[in-house]
Amino acid sequence: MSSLPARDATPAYRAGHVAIVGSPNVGKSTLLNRLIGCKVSVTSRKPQTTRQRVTGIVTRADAQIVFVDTPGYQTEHQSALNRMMNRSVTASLQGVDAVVWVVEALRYGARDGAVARLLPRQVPVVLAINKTDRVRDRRLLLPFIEQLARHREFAAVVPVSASKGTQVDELLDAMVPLLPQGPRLYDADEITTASERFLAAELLREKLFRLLGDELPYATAVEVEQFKLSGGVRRIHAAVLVEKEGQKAIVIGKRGEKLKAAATQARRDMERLFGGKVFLEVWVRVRRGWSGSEAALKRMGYNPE
Ligand SMILES: Nc1nc2c(ncn2[C@@H]2O[C@H](COP(=O)(O)OP(=O)(O)OP(=O)(O)O)[C@@H](O)[C@H]2O)c(=O)[nH]1
Ligand SMILES: [Mg+2]
Repeated sequence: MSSLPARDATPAYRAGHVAIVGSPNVGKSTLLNRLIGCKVSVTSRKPQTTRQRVTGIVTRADAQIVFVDTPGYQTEHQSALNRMMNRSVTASLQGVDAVVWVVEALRYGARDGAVARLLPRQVPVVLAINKTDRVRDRRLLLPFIEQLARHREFAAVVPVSASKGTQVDELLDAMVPLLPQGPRLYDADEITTASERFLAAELLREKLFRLLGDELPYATAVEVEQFKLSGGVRRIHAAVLVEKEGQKAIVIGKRGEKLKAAATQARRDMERLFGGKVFLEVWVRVRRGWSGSEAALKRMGYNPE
């Protein structure tokens, strides 16, 4: 008797965790959102947008993949916040079943090299070459991939465009065989393990990143002081924290316009994500030196693990 499986046997279900890592601004969070088809991770054109890990869950007929988006790995700026962000990257690489290493097409620098050195030896890594929509001459991609392939062996190399959605299904297909066999880890309709409170703070912080100048976003944080859900309506009070008194007026803007714009945009995103009405109240507080103090960060709920 042959013990070979029947040819039409359905492959076993697979489920596992996959960390998305890379240097700042390569498009990790845009990729996560594209993979799950919904915005759970904040993005901006500025580096260091993501500060804490956030999960995004993809459930397919053959597998469930729990992606973990991480902050961009940094090689300079040693504030407590930056150190905590880097710790979040290294902690997220522990115990995952596979890794997606995101690199920007045709742009490989020292910071990417630092990420390469973090990649665990014993875990399969898929190299995602992002922002391929910007590449005019596709012939340059192959030598670029060959150069990266010298760093280590990859389970797959997938050129993608996270913002356009090109080849992201191919990336998912490449991940599935790397996961262990087993049942789903979360319900099929779950898209993240992050709390609504966390997501609300993040969506507001994203608007500050997008609306404020080049320096100020790095001095701001958001703390949700109240989150109440009743009758399908969420009432959220959020404080924008800045480091110095002088920054307060800039965040608020002329006649309060800047803060109002941020709050309105954030509220719309929250309503879309939570699927219900949101009342959002926002004000600005000074918390001196919050980004330089581990204790302050811990109190604010920053947790690298
Ligand atoms: N042209 C192009 N731009 C992209 C693509 N993916 C992301 N971007 C842009 O790249 C910038 C950074 O995207 P993010 O997703 O915030 O990058 P990140 O790697 O999560 O950044 P950090 O969290 O700061 O490390 C944003 O302006 C995105 O719109 C892409 O495929 N093509
Ligand atoms: Mg990010």
